[in-house]
Amino acid sequence: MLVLTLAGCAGPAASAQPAETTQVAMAKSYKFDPATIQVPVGATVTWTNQDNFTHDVHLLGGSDWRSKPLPPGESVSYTFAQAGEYAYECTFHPQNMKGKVIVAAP
Ligand SMILES: [Cu+2]
Repeated sequence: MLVLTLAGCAGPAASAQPAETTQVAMAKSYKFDPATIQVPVGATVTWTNQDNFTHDVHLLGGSDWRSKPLPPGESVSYTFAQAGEYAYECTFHPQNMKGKVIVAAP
């Protein structure tokens, strides 16, 4: 599915603006979409694998949480209880698949 949340097709620079959503797709091919999101403290973020390959979510630093490998069609959720910036990547494709969750204080 295409998501038309931004005006026009701004290209890669569009990822600089965090999207206010709790839903992240592992989109075709090998990417998190949107790559950078912003959520309030306590929000549960869900990643859904819409790609044809197995991916996961590995939070870097701090918690070091890592999801199980997600085959195509599966999803996983994580609740962010503390404010901060959480960079993450896919364990299998860290060169291509990076993302960030910005958890905003109330
Ligand atoms: Cu991957």
